[in-house]
Amino acid sequence: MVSGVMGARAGAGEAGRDRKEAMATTQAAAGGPPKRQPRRSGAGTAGRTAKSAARPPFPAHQLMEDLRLAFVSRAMDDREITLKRQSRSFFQISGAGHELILLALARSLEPGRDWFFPYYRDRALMLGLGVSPYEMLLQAVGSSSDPASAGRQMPSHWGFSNLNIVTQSSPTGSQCLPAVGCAEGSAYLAEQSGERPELTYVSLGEGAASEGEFWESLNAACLHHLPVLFLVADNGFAISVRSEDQAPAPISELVSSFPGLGVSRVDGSDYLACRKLGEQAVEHIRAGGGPYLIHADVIRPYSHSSDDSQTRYRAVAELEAEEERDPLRSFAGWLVSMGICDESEVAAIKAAAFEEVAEAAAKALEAPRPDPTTVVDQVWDLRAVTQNAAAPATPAAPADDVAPGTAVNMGDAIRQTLTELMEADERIRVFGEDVADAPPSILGEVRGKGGVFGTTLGLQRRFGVSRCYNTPLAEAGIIGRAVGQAIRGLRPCPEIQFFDYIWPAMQQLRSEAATIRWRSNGAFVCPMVVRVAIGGYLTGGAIWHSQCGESIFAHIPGLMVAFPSRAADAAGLLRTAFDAEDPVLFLEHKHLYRQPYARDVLPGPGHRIPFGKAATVRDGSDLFIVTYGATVERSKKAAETLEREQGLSIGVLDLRTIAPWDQEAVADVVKKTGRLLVVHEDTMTAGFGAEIAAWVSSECFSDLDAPVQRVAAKDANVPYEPSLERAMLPQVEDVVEAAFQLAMW
Ligand SMILES: Cc1ncc(C[n+]2csc(CCOP(=O)(O)OP(=O)(O)O)c2C)c(N)n1
Ligand SMILES: [Mg+2]
Repeated sequence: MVSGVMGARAGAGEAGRDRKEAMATTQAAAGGPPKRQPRRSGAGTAGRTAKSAARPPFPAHQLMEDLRLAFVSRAMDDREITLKRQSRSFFQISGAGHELILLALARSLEPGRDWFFPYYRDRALMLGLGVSPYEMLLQAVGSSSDPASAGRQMPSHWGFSNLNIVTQSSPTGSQCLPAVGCAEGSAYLAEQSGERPELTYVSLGEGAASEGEFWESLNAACLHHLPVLFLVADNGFAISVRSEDQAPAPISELVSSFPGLGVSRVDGSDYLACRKLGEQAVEHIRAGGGPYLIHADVIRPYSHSSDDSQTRYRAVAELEAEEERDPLRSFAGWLVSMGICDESEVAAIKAAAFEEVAEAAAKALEAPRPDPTTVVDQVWDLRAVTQNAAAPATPAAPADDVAPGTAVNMGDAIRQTLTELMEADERIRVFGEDVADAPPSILGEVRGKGGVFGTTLGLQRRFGVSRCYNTPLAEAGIIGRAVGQAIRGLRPCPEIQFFDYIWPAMQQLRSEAATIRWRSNGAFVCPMVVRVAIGGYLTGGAIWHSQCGESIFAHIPGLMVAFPSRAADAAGLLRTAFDAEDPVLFLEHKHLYRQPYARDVLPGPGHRIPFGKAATVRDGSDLFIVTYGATVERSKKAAETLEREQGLSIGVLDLRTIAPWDQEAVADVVKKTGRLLVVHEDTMTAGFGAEIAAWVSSECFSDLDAPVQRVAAKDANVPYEPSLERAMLPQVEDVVEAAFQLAMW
């Protein structure tokens, strides 16, 4: 299955060419409007007698069309550079030097059926798949008609939903995990339909191949034998960093021992070699052979981007030598040598390409610009999570192991609700570390693991390993693979075992999941429910098993954050989370999983709790406490104490979700009592209480009789020793003291 490393970096190309001179010739030769040639059509080769005895291995009209597209691609880079210099666009990054490998691969791929996670240098692939120069230039000028992002993303951040070209972000390498997740989704859907799965293409540079996310993605692709084509386009540079400073060996050597990975190295400037390898690799993947990595050696004749000048770190001789290897020149030379076309036709095609691009640019410059008031459109769509009012709490159909009418703890409520939701919707898949029960062969003998807190116990037993499965111990991989599955149309439910270990997944949550809708202006969405065990009060949990930190996630536009404090709310919020069309961080407090005070009879399946709707846990007329999660019960106890001991009437409002949060309910209680205390378990500085306090002081100032006060954890970490833990986290007596002082203000 693992093929040998073949090919090598090419030597110098054919006849020399001065690019500037060639462009001048091109412009001079361009007369009259060019004929826009249909994609993959012939280019004036009919009836030609080959000068060479050897027959071209691919149809001549395809070869000529790819030469034309290569010139169009280069012409687009040149035009965009001009636009940038004229301040009519604002950034440029080229695809120059990478054209042939991409056009060759496009010949084997199926736009609209296969899935694409391209890199910013994949301009020629876009052309080969059917994207027009005009569509790409709309992004360069920042037009609202830009189909990839409506003027929101930099040029070369592709995204064309009609062709399954998935919206692209900028963090190098982060595309690899969603790509593998997409392939995973395709494999799952194919398993259900009995059809062959689509192929997923993902590309990156040799620099990006240093990112951990790339290696996590390879691991998952090989582990699950997924239909993924990796292209590493190795131009020898990551901005100014040379590949010898990037890795101890070329990428094809580094990955050569991955079991189940096809690997080939090819000269990316040799169209024929690329085309043959592309066919072979794609066939291998389509035949069920598993993932394949193509390492293509290419050149980077232009600087990294419009913000870079490579003459600062590359010697003149090196640049000149690279220019000699320009793939456009060598491909055109080969076509002439084969008698497929002659020099004048090459010149005419090039001239027409430049003319076509010039016209497309002129048209793009005329295209409408975005309306500034739309800048916050498509951050998220709250309709699905806010419009469903809470249905009456009819008792749930009892789970197999719970008697009807029995109150269940919060962990069981989550487990039962997941079961109910998975039963109803085959798109839901639960995965993460330890979430499965046990290998199917021994399920008859053992109880099963079902998560370190037992919240997924029995899901694998009931729904099988394709619906509930363990992943490698790799949090970025867990979330990134969920992103890809969400894009592929599933409803992934990844689990992060401990909030303390969510940080490796931060990029996938923040840069991928949360931005997909906004950056594509709604063309792509990322509905997924990320379940996370969070929080302290564990006595012994210490710094790495007690963290909160929810405010960091509430700070991310596009990400919803739910934080239930009891069983019925957990069930109702979880149901709503799966209705969402955007990512939800579902925070499950570990300490609450089994607390008797958080038990409820599970409300029936129709019962959903809207996001952004607080619950009044306790009414009051002197002061209100706003809180969520594990401090709800502590606040309630504090209020009871003050009523008993001081005769104070203190209300408690449980926010239940902090993104969105119920500003209306908070404003109402401020109006009612004039005094507000915010309590949370997270640390004080820049905690979510700071947001509430700032908002209330700005929006409810005239209703306040005292400054908003906060009780929170100290600005440190949760320690192991119990008396230290108590000192660190907010306790009932801290809330009593703060509430009393505030009431007396
Ligand atoms: C995670 C991350 N770090 C840094 C950057 C800034 N950056 C953009 S492109 C780039 C170099 C990428 O090199 P390579 O992957 O080889 O692609 P090439 O540009 O050579 O095609 C860097 C460092 C980024 N976009 N993302
Ligand atoms: Mg590179």
